[in-house]
Amino acid sequence: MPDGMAWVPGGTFAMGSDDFYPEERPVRPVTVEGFWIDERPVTVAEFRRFVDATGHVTVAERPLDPADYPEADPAALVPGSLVFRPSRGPVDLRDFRNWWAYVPGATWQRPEGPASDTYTRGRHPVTQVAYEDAQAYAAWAGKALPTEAEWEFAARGGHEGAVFAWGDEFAPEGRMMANTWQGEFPWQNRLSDGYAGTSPVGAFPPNGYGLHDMAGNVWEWTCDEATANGAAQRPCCAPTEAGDHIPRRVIKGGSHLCAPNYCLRYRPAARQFEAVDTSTGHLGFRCVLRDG
Ligand SMILES: [Ca+2]
Repeated sequence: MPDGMAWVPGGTFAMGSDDFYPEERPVRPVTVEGFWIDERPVTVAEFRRFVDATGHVTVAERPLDPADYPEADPAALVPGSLVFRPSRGPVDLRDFRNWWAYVPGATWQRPEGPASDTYTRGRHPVTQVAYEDAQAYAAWAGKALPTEAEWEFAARGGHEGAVFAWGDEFAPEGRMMANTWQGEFPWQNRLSDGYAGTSPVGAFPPNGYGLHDMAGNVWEWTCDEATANGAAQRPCCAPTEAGDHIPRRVIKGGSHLCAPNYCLRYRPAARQFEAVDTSTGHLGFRCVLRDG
């Protein structure tokens, strides 16, 4: 039995949702084989072991090639990542620049920029990792990134057709089940769940398969390429300056920045499309292990 992983029995399930955002439609039957999946997102401490062992340099730490970003001012092409900055009051929710800033020197060890650190966040999910970084970690661990179908099947925890990973009620008997955003995004975070940013993995109850943080905390990379339909959308939670020539992958699970007034995406069916070279402070990953 792989350490820190749970077995998810395969089966056929109703994937997607007809009740929320267009990119989740239609509900359709999908079959997955059984597989092992990490019980928690990969943490900062785990990612540090990987970097220490391999010398991996993340995408956010590397120089940028102007040829990849023809629209950008070459002087602005310095290594960095996207960092969330709350606004002082209500803003135009159609423009993600009202709360995302590209911060030079923001990395997985310094997720909010050079003045920040992760000394007290070893058990928090690693963030500021691009798709390639997640893939490299998975390969080093002898694992793989989940497909979107595997991820969604696992997130449902056996609750066929339920809105959330634990059932249809957001906070059963008042109990907060995930690290999301309560209040009006992006300025008023009421913190009913106790966390303004990421939370230690496993701080909230597991789902029916024993998996923590399948909703909220951080979005998670999957290995599925975004469909043409998906790539054409203007992503709300997947901010990117990348042009349309940069491929995108599906991300799942929602994050601590998902609020009902803006992004009700802390649900198994929810999905967004992130450019593979983009890293942000609310996107991490977990791995799977398949037989054979
Ligand atoms: Ca929160």
